[in-house]
Amino acid sequence: MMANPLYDRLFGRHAGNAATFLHLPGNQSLSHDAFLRLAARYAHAFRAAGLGPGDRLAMQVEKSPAALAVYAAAVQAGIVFLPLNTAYTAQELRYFVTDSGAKLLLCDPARAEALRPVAEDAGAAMLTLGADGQGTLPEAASAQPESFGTTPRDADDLAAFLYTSGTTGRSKGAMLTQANLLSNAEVLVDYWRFTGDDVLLHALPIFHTHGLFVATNVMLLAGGSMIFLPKFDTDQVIAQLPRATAMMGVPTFYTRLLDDPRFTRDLVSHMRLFISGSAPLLADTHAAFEARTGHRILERYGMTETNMNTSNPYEGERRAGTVGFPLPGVELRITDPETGEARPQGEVGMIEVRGPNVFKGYWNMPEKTAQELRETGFFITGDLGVIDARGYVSIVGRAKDLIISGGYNIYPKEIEMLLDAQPGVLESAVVGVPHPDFGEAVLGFLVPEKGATPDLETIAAAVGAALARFKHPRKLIVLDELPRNTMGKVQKNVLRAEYAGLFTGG
Ligand code: MCA
Ligand code: AMP
Repeated sequence: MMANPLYDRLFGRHAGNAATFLHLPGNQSLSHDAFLRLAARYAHAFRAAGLGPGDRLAMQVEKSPAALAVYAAAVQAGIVFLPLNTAYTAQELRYFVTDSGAKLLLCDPARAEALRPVAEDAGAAMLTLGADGQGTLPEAASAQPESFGTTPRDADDLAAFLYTSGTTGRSKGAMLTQANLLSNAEVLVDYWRFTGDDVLLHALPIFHTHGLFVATNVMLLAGGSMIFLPKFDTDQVIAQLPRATAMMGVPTFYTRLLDDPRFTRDLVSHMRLFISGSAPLLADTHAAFEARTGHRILERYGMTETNMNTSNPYEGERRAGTVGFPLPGVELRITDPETGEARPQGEVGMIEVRGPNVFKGYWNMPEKTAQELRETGFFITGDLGVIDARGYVSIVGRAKDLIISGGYNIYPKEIEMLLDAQPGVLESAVVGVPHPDFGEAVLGFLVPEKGATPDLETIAAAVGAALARFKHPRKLIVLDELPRNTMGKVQKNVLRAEYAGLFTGG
């Protein structure tokens, strides 16, 4: 019987291990053991700050080894980890901290002043942690012991909350259990053949499933190491690739590398594996990558609520434009979006998944949970897909109104609600159009109230104050009216088609 399965399997097993866990810029490195000792001190500091098992810890800090140690500390102390995008504004944070009932907000020292009212109003304590490892958390932890008695947890206990926006414009806290995370990591290590010899180039943010659970949990379980970069920077990635055996990224990583003449076959001839996910990888990118490097990118498909669902095979054919097969233990079916009836192989429909990877539900939202998570355990993904005769799954569309830009999900509804509320605006529509770097880019359409002339600069400023930069419409366009079908529904496909070439020159 293990006391805390997630901690024991991912972290505890490395206690006393002097091997390198993180390779850091400037030829620095951090061993597994040093990492765990830091995490133990943080765990003590969190207890001292009043956090008990099951309490939520919200964190908005720059990526760093210390930030990753906060995750380890939370798992060890049974605290529910709630990482937040560093791009979120104070207004966005207010919702997450309040909705989750977080007991602690850990933020960058530079944002402490702006975020103090958020923490105070929510009744949360506040600590700081900078990218340089400085702040009130390190201060509070400095005198703490380097070992912490791991808090017992059940596999079904919550390990993390990740917020995912919704089609109603309100974000939902996806509750992920220890078993959700551990089962998926186990399957992925095996499916992708990760071992202790692997060195993963890690340039993803650590506040989402991809960089935190897929990349980090897999490497912890496999016992390998990571080249831990603060963010994706083409120069740094090209400089570090010779030391890596594998890389995970969103499609933008791969298109940016292909745009650089230094990214050659020689540079990556030693690499074992390139994995892509979080957004569709164009078949053209897949082909261009193979032509340049000889490697076939392995594409997989997942969600915040489910971790990874499908993957192209390691040894079999990696088919461009598909997301491969359901992972071992994951059931995937295609259903009629209206009736929920299963559809035969070859027909397009709603992708539904069931397995140990599927989350427990949305925090404090039983109705939303019931709408998306069937009593049978199948989760309705909102993605439309089809399974071909060989069993490969392809995602062919989305039943949910969602834009994916550079791997970040953006829900038009959230932006439309804000635009609609601006002076002189009667109504609005937000759509995604093709973008050469981000895959999709956000466009906002405004219809003025009768006789009004909305001031676009003022509106852009209001959007800027409220929403993270990556959600901002790249352009606001004024229209006399929105295209509608005979039922009166806004035809976003018409807007998308009309402006499809805006960023691609098509
Ligand atoms: C930055 N900007 C963006 C984005 N990122 N705008 C739209 N979409 C974005 N994704 C803004 C910046 O604020 C900046 O604004 C301008 O665009 C250009 O910034 P740039 O320096 O080019 O950006 P960057 O810092 O290089 O970031 C681009 C990036 C990054 C490397 C693609 O967004 C990234 O790391 N994305 C990965 C996201 C991810 O991990 N997704 C996984 C979600 P200004 O105009 O002010 O200069 S997990 C998931 O989806 C599921 C579960 C799954 O299957 O994995
Ligand atoms: P998230 O909010 O980060 O959980 O985003 C999950 C969504 O990203 C999925 O529902 C898909 O729409 C999309 N997604 C993830 N991986 C892929 C992929 N390989 N191809 C296409 N879409 C993907």
